[in-house]
Amino acid sequence: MKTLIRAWILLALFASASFATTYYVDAVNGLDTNAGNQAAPWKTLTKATGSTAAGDTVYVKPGTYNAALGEGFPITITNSFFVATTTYQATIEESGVGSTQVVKLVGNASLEGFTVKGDGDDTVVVAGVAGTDSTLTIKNNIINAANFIYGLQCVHANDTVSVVSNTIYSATQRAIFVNAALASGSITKNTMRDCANFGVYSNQSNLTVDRNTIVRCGTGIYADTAGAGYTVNAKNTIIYNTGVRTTGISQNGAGGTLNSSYNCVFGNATVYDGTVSGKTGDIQVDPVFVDAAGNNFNLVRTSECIDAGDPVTAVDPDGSRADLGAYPYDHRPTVQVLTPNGGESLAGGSSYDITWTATQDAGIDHLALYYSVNSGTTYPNTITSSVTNSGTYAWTVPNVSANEARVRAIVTASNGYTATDESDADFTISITPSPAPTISVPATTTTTTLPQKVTVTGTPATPQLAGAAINISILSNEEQPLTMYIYNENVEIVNIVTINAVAGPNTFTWTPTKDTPAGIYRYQIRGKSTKISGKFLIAK
Ligand SMILES: [Ca+2]
Ligand SMILES: [Ca+2]
Ligand SMILES: [Ca+2]
Repeated sequence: MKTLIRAWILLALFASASFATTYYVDAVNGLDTNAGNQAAPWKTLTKATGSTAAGDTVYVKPGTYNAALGEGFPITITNSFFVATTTYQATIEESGVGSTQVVKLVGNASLEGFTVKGDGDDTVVVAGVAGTDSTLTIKNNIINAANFIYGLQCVHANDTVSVVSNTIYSATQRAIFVNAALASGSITKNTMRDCANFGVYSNQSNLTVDRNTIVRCGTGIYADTAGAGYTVNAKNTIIYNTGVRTTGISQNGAGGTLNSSYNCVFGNATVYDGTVSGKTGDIQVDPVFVDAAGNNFNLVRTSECIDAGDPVTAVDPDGSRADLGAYPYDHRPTVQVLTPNGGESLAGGSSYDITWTATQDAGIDHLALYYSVNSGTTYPNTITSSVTNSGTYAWTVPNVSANEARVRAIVTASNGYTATDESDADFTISITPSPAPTISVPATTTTTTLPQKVTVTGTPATPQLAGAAINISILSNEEQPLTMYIYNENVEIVNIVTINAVAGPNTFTWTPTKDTPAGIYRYQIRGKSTKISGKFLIAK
């Protein structure tokens, strides 16, 4: 019993110490009186923030989380991780409640995948809290900072903060304000646009600013590195301030370092201000966005920001050297198999049109097509190793039986990059049985292929006298070997005569001896497909 109790206590301790819980919130279908699990989600983030323990994760369904729903602001996420189940579709909206902030992250916490906005005041998202050294992640959010001074503000020294792939826009002053002596901060792949004074403002922190796109934000990156000697590494970032005043990259304060490398600064009145180190790989050219005015900051194919990043930076998703900015250009083509895409029933030996779409703005060189008979586990069978990008290939379906057939297309773009797609599901191929063979005989050969006949002309005169020659004449209609067998009454062969008959009259001759017994004898002449028999009498 003691052992059992001790085991129970240990289990309870272990559970409370080690097992984080997963909760769900659903503005549309949830209830705050629910248990907060997937089947019975809570309704509000406020309920979740007040119910979670350290290390818990809260998945948030699409919906609008506002005061009308019952939310209290700021939403304060403490030592837990809030993740939107559908990116950007869970909107946290502080409006009409007078809060100076919308979301606050406290302790080891994260905010991922949300749209966050409000009616304005100080800061949309605040990360950190005094007295607690924390690790914080702000990832994949849209932070609408209209009427707020700051989009994101990091407020506590000694925190480690990751700010990744967010879009932050329309702050009246700064998109990201690092207002603390961060132990380590990384601001990576974010888009900051239309913030009046600064994209990134670093106030005495250690910070890496990497692969961001900063557009129309006054000064792109500003670092006060004074005092203890902080280091800001700014690289692979596009700062594009066309039509806006001020500076690309700006340093202030005595001590510390602001390194700039592989940045593209374009359209600013001043490229560098203060003491900016390095500048390796920095360029000042128009990055050539797809549509800067329409906030599409993808790069066109000819942009000089493509493959211009720091060679030591991780490669882009297409495997190429890092691009500058938050939106790497993808050198790879796209391809999609349209037919067969699963569910078709094809007849072996028939012709079937394989169709696809394939694009790359550099052009498509060719495609190769293959098929699988094991649900796509392998594609060992080549349909064609090279076909132009016409969108259609007339395939002579192999005459095989396959219930798990799929087609794969591998497209090669003019730039050498490839992409692959397959049928989404299995199709079938059935064997078409071979038809009964038909043999046609050309009319001109008919006469020569007919069985030949041997015609016996003239029955030997009977009775024959033993010792006299017996002549048996036949008419053959072609050259052929003929054999005549002569049998006695006991069906014993008494003589064999072979001739090479000519076309026309031929004669067999047999001369019985005087000892040949009298009796009835039979002859049989065998030719090609022919037997002819007869009989004669030998008298004494
Ligand atoms: Ca407000
Ligand atoms: Ca690249
Ligand atoms: Ca597919």
